[in-house]
Amino acid sequence: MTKDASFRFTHAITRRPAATITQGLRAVDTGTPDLATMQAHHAAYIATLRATGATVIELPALDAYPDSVFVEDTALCLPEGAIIMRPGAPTRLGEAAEMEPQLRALYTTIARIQGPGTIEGGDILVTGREILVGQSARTDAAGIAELRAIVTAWGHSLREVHTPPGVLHFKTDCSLLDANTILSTERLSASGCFDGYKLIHTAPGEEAAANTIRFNDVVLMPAGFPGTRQRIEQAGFTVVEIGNSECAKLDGGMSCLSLRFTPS
Ligand code: CIR
Repeated sequence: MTKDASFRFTHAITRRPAATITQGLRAVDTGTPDLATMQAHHAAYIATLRATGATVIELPALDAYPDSVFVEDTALCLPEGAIIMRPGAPTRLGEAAEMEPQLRALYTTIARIQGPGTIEGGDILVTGREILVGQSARTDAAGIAELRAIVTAWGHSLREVHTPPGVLHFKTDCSLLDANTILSTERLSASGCFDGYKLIHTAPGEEAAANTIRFNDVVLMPAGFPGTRQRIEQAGFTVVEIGNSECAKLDGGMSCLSLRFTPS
């Protein structure tokens, strides 16, 4: 995989928020998400992806799956092929099957995590040199072992790391800014999992800013974290802020809202 393939993409897949988003999973109840506000944020997110020149597919809402706007958890898209995940949240298991035909239409090679292990895309960070996967309440050792067998055959190296206790996904606390630069909370990087990478920490009290995405020439980050924004910009990146108040109520952020890839 070329280094740029970790952040340059021709395509993204998104799914419109469902009216049932009010029943989405959350670790702590901080209020019910407002559908209209979420739709407005989602539209801004898609417009920003499109402005980079990419083709952005908008799938229709799936009311049967309250968390289905968070498409990232359903698949891992690599240059060699796409791998359908097996979400660890029982209410989300069916979302992966809904995504499979969409990816089959674009990719020649599709693999699938068969189970019984579970793994969600939010626990997987693809960098310019390796694939990092965090065990979490959603991603277990068996799911990681299945993924390892597939990606190793495709020439990738996979390293298992740990998601901090009480954090939903590994990528809730980190994101890739370029092939070799990672934005992370201090609580996550303290484990040493990013040793050897260039590291930018979220500003004090702004841990919720860690989940961003680098998509072509921009970094999309949740609005309202000026200290972290300044650190990212000082490192030379172009930042676009997207409202995330409603997704944040459901422990969701920038990465969760899309699958980003270049079909092969
Ligand atoms: C969930 O608990 O599954 C959703 N409410 C949030 C999923 C966020 N996805 C992600 O970080 N990749």
